Amino acid sequence: MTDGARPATAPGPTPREAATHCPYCALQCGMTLREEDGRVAVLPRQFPTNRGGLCQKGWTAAELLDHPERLTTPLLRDPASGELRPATWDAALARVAEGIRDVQSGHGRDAVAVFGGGGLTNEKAYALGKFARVALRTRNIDYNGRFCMSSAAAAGMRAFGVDRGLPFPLSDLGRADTLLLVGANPAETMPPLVRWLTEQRQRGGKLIVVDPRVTATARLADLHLQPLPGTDLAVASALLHIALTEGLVDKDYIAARTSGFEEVRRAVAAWWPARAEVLSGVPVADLEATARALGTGERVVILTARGAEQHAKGVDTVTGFVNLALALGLPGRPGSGYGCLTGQGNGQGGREHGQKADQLPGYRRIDDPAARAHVAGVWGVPADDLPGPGVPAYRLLDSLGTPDGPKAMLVFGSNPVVSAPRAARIEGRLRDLDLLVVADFLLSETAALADVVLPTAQWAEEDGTMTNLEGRVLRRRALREPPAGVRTDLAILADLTARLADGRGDDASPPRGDEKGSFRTPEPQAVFEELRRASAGGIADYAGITWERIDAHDGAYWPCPDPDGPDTPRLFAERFPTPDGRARFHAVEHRPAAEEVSAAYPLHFTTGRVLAQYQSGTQTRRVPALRRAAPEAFVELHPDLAGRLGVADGEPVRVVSRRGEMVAPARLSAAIRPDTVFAPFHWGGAARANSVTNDAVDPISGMPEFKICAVRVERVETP
Ligand SMILES: Nc1nc2c(c(=O)[nH]1)N[C@H]1C(S)=C(S)[C@@H](COP(=O)(O)OP(=O)(O)OC[C@H]3O[C@@H](n4cnc5c(=O)[nH]c(N)nc54)[C@H](O)[C@@H]3O)O[C@H]1N2
Ligand SMILES: Nc1nc2c(c(=O)[nH]1)N[C@H]1C(S)=C(S)[C@@H](COP(=O)(O)OP(=O)(O)OC[C@H]3O[C@@H](n4cnc5c(=O)[nH]c(N)nc54)[C@H](O)[C@@H]3O)O[C@H]1N2
Ligand code: SF4
Ligand SMILES: [Mo]
Repeated sequence: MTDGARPATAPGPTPREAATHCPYCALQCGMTLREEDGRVAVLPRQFPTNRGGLCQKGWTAAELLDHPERLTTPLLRDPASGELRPATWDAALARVAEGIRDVQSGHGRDAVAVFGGGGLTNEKAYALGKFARVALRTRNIDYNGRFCMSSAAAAGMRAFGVDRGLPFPLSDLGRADTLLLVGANPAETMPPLVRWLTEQRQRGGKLIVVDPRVTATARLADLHLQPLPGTDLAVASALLHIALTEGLVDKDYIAARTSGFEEVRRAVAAWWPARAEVLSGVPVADLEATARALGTGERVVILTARGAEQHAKGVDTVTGFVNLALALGLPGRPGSGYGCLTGQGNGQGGREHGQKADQLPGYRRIDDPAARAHVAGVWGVPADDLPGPGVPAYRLLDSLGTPDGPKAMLVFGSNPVVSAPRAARIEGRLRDLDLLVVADFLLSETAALADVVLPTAQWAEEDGTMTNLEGRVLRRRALREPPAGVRTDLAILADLTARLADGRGDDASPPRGDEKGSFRTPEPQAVFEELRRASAGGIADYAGITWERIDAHDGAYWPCPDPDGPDTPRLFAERFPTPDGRARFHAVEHRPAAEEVSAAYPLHFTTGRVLAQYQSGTQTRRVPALRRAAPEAFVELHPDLAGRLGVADGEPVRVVSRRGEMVAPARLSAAIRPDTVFAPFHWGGAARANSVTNDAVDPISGMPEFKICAVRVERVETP
């Protein structure tokens, strides 16, 4: 292929169609793309999760394919002017390879870091992990899922021995007698999922929502518990306390299928409901009604999402709800269970195949000798050559450019300048790097800081697989070729690997065994075949999943070890994948937020999402219809609080924490507690919510405390 020269679209007649899935969230709604006369339309498609439904983001997703701001040429920072300038692929990749070599020869292999994303396909996530461990031989790789799924993942692993967001198909929600949603707002974050909630209520089921705000989801609920942010663990402990005193727990299940209950029983004994009411503000009567609905239903589901998880005690909070689910005998009972709502498009698969600091493909541990031997065998390298575990995302980002930290970083699929906690500090760290490389299809705030920007393909331009929130592996199908000048992430990684090997003059990379491997053949299906072998025998076993099988059956659920054997829509029916087959209780204790309110910072600040914007906003802020629907950030505050501050609706306010401040218009709403303010995190610049957030992290998962810190709110004097 000549440098960057590619036809804008594949030859062949239009109209043409591709049956694929939305590029955004973990619901991975089915959609059909149809191209005619150069225009791509999104049509709804029947798929078991969305049943033909799409949200506004899905409907408009194709508008970015031919967007005027689309990157179609590599950019290199010009040392003289300091500006990013168009460059050839050869010049850009040579600069990256040379920069990596300089940094590694001066500071060692770990001085180059890699940062990935939960939006990458399984093939890319796998290739990125392999690139870090084999081509760069650095231990420093982690990804944005650390900010997303890590607390639920860690809690699931320690309780069940496996981390699959939903251990049952989404359709189980529609049949639940009682459904408890903790810190989840799917009416805005996964709108087509609301169909299952509607069906559930039409069948007479009870929906209970736990959220400090009266969200669109809370409005659907039969019962809304409105706790102070950061007090969910107290709520969970009180619910279990009530279940115990009212004889609602399943003693036979506890005896037969679990271990460690006694300590949990002792721990929740002190959590009488009145104590939880004082802390959380949730009335005792509501706690009792919730415990009874959970304890008496036949089909009962408890789900957590980021509201409960993005805390410095996120793992323990999730564990509190897992303990409750286990005590009620839910996991493995037909139609019942605990699950978490995974967020990013491939938030599930992206956490299984090796872009996590401590992980090898198949959800293997990088410090497990047997796992290292297996994966090294697939990669054709000596197991001793594989680096050890790295550090979690925030610690990694916070070490960049420091004397002991990495001096170079490659980013694939994340925009931490907007989305990392305490973002001004992280922005500074990124600026301190000798070399920042960002692969993206738009100039994100992070790409704008880079030394080298590599324009990459979009979802409709390449094949691959994604694993949705149910653990169901799906096919992303290409509609057309990438535009001229654009390469795929897989091709970029393969090219860089070859350049690094040439420069080293050895044959360690690509490894000897890789003649047909992902470095030499950056074709998604070939990479998937390698991933199948690398994951074989692991917790997330994809060995039996083929693209043909996915095509024939609306996807396949892992674990699926055998091409001729079944996949696994439901986990835990007979045993848990722990050494003794039992699920494990863990006694956990409520603790205060990392930062408590004070006279100078008297309000609680929490953050989240709005329907029409996605994540750091790189994509959705560029779609006109979405920009009209949600044009700017805002600060949601209660009218009583606004009255005390003398702030009118729409007036700009400043939210100030010990770390920084944001400015955005006030949005007055009785839907929020008067002691709490909320802002969405989708915007950068002065309205960046993450200038304010706390970078305290969970000691087990490394999850930052995005959902609570102490602030004051001030009027901004306008001339
Ligand atoms: N429109 C849209 N949809 C998305 C995304 C997006 O950016 N935009 N992102 C996707 C991704 S990656 C993710 S992770 C998911 C996230 O999906 P959700 O978890 O549903 O989204 P959030 O808005 O972050 O948080 C949910 C709720 O938690 C509440 N909350 C805040 N603090 C607390 C607390 O201490 N306790 C409790 N119980 N609740 C609290 C907030 O008020 C909010 O309504 O959404 C996915 N879908
Ligand atoms: N205050 C606060 N902060 C938060 C959260 C919160 O609730 N509150 N939520 C956290 C959560 S749950 C998440 S998941 C993170 C997400 O935050 P980010 O990690 O910043 O996620 P995105 O905005 O999706 O960034 C993805 C970037 O990669 C690009 N991209 C998309 N697909 C690809 C691809 O296939 N290849 C390449 N090379 N690039 C691609 C996009 O254009 C975009 O610039 O934010 C976290 N930050
Ligand atoms: S709910 Fe998620 S997957 Fe479905 S259309 Fe919206 S953003 Fe896309
Ligand atoms: Mo997320």
